[in-house]
Amino acid sequence: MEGYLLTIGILFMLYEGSYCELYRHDYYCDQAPGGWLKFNPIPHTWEEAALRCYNEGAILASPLDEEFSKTLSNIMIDHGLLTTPIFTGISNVYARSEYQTMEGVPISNLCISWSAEPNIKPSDQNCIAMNTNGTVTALSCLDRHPFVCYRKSGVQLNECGAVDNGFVLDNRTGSCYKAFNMLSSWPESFAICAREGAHLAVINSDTEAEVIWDLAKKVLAQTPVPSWSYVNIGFRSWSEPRTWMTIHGQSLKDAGYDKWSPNEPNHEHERCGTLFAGSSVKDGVLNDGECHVTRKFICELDPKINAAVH
Ligand SMILES: [Ca+2]
Ligand SMILES: [Ca+2]
Repeated sequence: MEGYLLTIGILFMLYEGSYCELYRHDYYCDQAPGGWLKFNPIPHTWEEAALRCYNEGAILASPLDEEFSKTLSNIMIDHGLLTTPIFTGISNVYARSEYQTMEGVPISNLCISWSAEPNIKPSDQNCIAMNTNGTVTALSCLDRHPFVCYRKSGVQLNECGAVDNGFVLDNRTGSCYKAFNMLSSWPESFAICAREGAHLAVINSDTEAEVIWDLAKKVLAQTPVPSWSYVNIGFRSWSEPRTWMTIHGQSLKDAGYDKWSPNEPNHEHERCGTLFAGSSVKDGVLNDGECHVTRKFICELDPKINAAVH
């Protein structure tokens, strides 16, 4: 009998382990849907929510079956969400006549109950939200609602604890970095790094300045335009006169790197932090830049923080 129970126990652990592998520290593993979930309380439009889940290596969760629906309801109750619906992954955003989950399951294959008569307007873009009691309702995709991101089993994390292999560990600093070739304003760069479970790169030493400078040079060389000869990094200024602070609340000196370019910071309206990396005379040192100007940027991720087991 004991041997039987032991076998069952081992099989259970193996089963559990098959989907509860390492994943982002802000997700938790749930047996019912067999994967990883994260509740996002801040209301987003459907598109923003879908994009956020995508950036986190997940998809917008849908009530795929009764168990999953109960799991989503319980998440809402646990977070005090009793009257506000959450967006699900069900929508017709790709073609007006086709409602399906993010996984591609047609709405007709789902066991869902409508909170009232389905109020779908055939010509409109509709996104399906779920109420706490498990019923669903059609809403404008431009409304803003909380949502749940879902990552199915089979997660393979790289050495950075990231799903995205764009993040690469640098042994000189022990941090992971990803240089983005796209152009974004400083606030958008900050947001993209955050969605990836990372942060805009913070320079904590001369060595790290060299590491980030190298990455910046490479990514800037992919589209060599002179006005893009700097990248957004994780510091900015507040108040008058300007007080420079990293995104982790430290002065540049305390953080470990405060080498400005000789004539920088130079303009009051330039409040966001950048690193020169494309011009021969100013390379590898700091500059203040306008926050709305779009630049390439570098995210940093601490592998010890990201890959936590729950
Ligand atoms: Ca750093
Ligand atoms: Ca400047």
